[in-house]
Amino acid sequence: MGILNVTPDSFSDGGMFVQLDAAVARGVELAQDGADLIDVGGESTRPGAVRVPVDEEQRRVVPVIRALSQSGVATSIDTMNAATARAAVEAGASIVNDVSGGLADPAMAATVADLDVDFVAMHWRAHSTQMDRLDRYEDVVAEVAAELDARVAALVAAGVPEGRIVLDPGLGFAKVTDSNWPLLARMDEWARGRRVLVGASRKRFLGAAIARRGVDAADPAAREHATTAVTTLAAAAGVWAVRVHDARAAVDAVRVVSAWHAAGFGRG
Ligand code: PMM
Repeated sequence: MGILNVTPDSFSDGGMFVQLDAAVARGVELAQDGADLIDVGGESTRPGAVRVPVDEEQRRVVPVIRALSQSGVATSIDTMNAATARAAVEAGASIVNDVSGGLADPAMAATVADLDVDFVAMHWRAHSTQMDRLDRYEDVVAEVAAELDARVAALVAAGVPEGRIVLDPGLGFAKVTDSNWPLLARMDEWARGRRVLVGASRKRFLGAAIARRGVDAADPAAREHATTAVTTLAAAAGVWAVRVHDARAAVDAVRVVSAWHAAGFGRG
């Protein structure tokens, strides 16, 4: 899944793709680099970000999704708003990716059930102005598992078929640094056989892991190799998708994992 933020303020690519033609060109480029799906978002969720009015969000994303669909590029819509999810699917998006897992908008679950599309339910505790202070866990894996299970139950109760739901641990969302790693390392404990999406690309916790003399770990672009390392391990763990800024690096990593497995990994 390639990231396409049509926003002025996202942490890594903010401001680069606000113009329609630049956004569409970037989506096509990500697809040519091997992304199976382009995740189009019109509202930044970086720490501290303020909400975007829903009509402004739709003004940003709908024309991009429509143009990419017309070019044969598959898209998902990254939104917490049910109205935007509906407009995006009507414009051609095939998956709804909601960082709040349906919590932010009470109409989301029923809308997704009605649209009959896959739904990425991410672990989330609060909007971006609040989330860092909610990085409080006794046992992060058990608590994220329970909170994701509650989301699945609510979605299913609203009519979303369980098989339509993809789970995401919400790396960086109410997880500043150390809370992220157990969720990656112990994926089976919260995923329990469901499809998983991992969104680690260039995030702060990777900066913390690679920080050393000579590395500008505060620069999101400097976290690219660490991102590829996560993609490799996530692919080996069998995730359904990774959400990344650099699709080519991710596809290379997935191909290496495939070759490794095809050659008999685990059999010896
Ligand atoms: N992270 C961001 C935005 N959307 N969606 C999912 N499903 N998972 C994530 O981890 C995630 C997301 C963070 O912002 P970015 O678009 O600038 O990477």
